Amino acid sequence: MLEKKSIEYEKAVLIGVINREQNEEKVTEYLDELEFLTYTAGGQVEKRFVQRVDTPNPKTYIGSGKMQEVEAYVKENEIGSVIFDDELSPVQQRNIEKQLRCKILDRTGLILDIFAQRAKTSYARTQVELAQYEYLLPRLTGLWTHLERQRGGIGMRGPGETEIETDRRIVRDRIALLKKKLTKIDRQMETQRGNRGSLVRVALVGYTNVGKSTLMNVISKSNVFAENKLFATLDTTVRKVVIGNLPFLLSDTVGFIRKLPTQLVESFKGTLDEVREADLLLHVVDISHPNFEEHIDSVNQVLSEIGSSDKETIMVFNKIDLYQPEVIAEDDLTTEKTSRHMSLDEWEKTWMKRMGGNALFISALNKENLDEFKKRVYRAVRDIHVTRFPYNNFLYPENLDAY
Ligand SMILES: Nc1nc2c(ncn2[C@@H]2O[C@H](COP(=O)(O)OP(=O)(O)OP(=O)(O)O)[C@@H](O)[C@H]2O)c(=O)[nH]1
Ligand SMILES: [Mg+2]
Repeated sequence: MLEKKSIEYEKAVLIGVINREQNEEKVTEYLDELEFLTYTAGGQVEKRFVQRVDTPNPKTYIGSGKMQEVEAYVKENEIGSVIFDDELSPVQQRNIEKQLRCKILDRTGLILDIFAQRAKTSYARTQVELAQYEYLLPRLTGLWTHLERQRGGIGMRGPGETEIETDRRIVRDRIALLKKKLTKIDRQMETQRGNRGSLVRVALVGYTNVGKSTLMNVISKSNVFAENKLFATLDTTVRKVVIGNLPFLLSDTVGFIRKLPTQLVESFKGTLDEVREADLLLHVVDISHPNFEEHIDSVNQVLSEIGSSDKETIMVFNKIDLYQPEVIAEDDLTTEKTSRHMSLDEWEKTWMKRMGGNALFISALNKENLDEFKKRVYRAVRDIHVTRFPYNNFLYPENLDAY
């Protein structure tokens, strides 16, 4: 049912708020990301509205004065959608829709839309559809209240309620069906994974668009779709990789993002099994992104949600070719040195120390430091292999330093 709404090259407006948790600078960064998400979904951002709001207005999220400003702009410029950086309650979404008379999306809705657009395999489609229905279910209630008010309530309650109850039942049935379908696919995948034998399993994880698929492609000579948009990958690809004389399995999977909708984490459980069952994680980071440290936190957050936070991990800082620290002029005595001013060397020292040597700095695109990358991964895989299979019959310990 839930085909992606066509919002090709549609004009959009973004709305963000400044509050105790996020200052103006943070909001600008978050809206940059929201703009990238909008672009990925096929929208063109015409304007951003930002308001200082300590507690969101329960009716319209932002204040009524700001709403009027947005309304005027939307009318004048034929805006197709207004996108909020936070999750709106069903009531807020409905009220805003009523006033602005255009499509209202929140961050979750937008991400779900992109996932729907990008899901190619039946497995991914089923997972996305489940997440969409989970998102829709509480919003159906809102629809009913809206009808009730519009029609005046009296006399309409009976049929109206039946209608909404029917809708909800259909959605609930659909959710149950999708869950059943997923359980079945998951079981098949589990069997497939079981058949892979005793190879060590390594998983690439990281924020979206950091270069996981690009790295997978250069390491395994495979051809996973990579592009400069968000969520290029939704499925998991597993390749057998051999470094030196040591074969292992490398998987590339869906990227994470700040505030990844819980419905998606929930329904992508199967896809994320590859991560959950991995022996070693390669946490890829785009060091050229001004927010990369926060990205690391978001990824760790999702990893802990799926119970994978204490796995052995190598931090792989990618895109060093693009990294440029901010410079403080010599005669500038007021600007304080922050992490934005740190050189690659300084980052390397910091992370090597923090990770006990398990940090790498590479460029997957320019193939810089890939030898070091291979060596480091080789050593980690070898150590796991030797611990697990001390009497391995096809790899002899004395040959394990061959690489
Ligand atoms: N400059 C530069 N660009 C890179 C590097 N590695 C990847 N990219 C680019 O970054 C973009 C995203 O790369 P992907 O490999 O699709 O990233 P991903 O992490 O798989 O992204 P999702 O699947 O969307 O989560 C592409 O345009 C790549 O060409 C790098 O080392 N340097
Ligand atoms: Mg990818």
